[in-house]
Amino acid sequence: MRLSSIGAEVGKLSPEDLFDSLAAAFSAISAPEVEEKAISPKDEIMAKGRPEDEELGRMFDAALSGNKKKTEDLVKDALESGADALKIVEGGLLPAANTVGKLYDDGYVYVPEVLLTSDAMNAGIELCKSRMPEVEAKGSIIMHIADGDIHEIGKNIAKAVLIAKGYKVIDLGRSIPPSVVIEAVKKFKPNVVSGTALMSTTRNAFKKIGPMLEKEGIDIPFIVAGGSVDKNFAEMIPYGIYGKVPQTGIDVLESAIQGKSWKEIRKEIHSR
Ligand code: B12
Repeated sequence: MRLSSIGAEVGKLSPEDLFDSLAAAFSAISAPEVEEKAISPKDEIMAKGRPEDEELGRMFDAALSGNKKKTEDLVKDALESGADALKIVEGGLLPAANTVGKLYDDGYVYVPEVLLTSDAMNAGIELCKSRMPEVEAKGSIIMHIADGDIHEIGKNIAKAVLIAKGYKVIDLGRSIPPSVVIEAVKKFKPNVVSGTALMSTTRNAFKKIGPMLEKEGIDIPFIVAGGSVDKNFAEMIPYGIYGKVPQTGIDVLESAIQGKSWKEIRKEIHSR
């Protein structure tokens, strides 16, 4: 019963019925039709990716919104107050790149936003690199982007993390033919070689590199990475190990330097 209609009925109702009618009418009023403000799926992705640490969180926000100047200022301030360069890369900048990738996948942002974030992030990484102490390299890796592919954002993140961890990185660049990779491996004799491919077409170059390494008798782990590959794909390739995240690169390098065979390393990494 609506509250306005109760007045006319008052005389006709028993005290109990009157009480029930008033209670029902008031509860209808006190249950307002104001929905709780729901968090949008886009905000949820951003909140999930945001680091808990407030300083890193501000870097994440600046990089994610593509604000290069603000990202640089925040990174500079943090470095000047003694923050660890690797912590900034891994904890503040890398989450921004991963989050913009997820936003893109779900259709909340487009390629220009991804590029702006990547640009802001790279500017921050450059500042961090200059603060990373020159130490004797623990080992080396040759990195490249698959033939025909120019997607390099993820490779650059992995490179920054590996350099920060004290490894020498020989970066061959983008769209590198398999023969150039093999020549470089013969020349520089790294502990590990890696390839990154973001397209289902370009990853096929790795199917050539594996057998070419085998033919040359070069027995080193070959990390295959990027959105178009996975564990199963890596297992089709001689020496292939799936490099899901930059940390995998560190783990593979450490194990290779300890003298573990590529097969042992693959087993360890792929069973995680
Ligand atoms: C940015 C982007 C671009 C930029 C690239 C800019 C640049 N300088 O890199 C531009 C605009 C140039 C571009 C162009 C194209 N793109 Co594009 N692009 C993307 C996008 C949006 C993001 C890719 C990215 O940077 N991801 C974020 C990084 C951080 O992830 P990542 O590379 O995987 O790296 C991580 C891991 O893999 C790992 N990792 C990487 N390397 C290494 C190495 C080691 C050693 C280790 C341990 C780990 C590791 O660590 C990283 C950090 O976590 C994707 C969509 C998507 N969501 O992936 C499409 C996407 C990859 N593009 C796509 C396509 C089709 C194209 C174009 C063909 C479009 C066109 N018609 O022209 C061209 C291709 C040009 C070419 N020949 O390569 C498709 C590929 C589809 C497919 N499966 O084949 C995608 C998936 C979009 C889609 N859904 O259709 N693109």
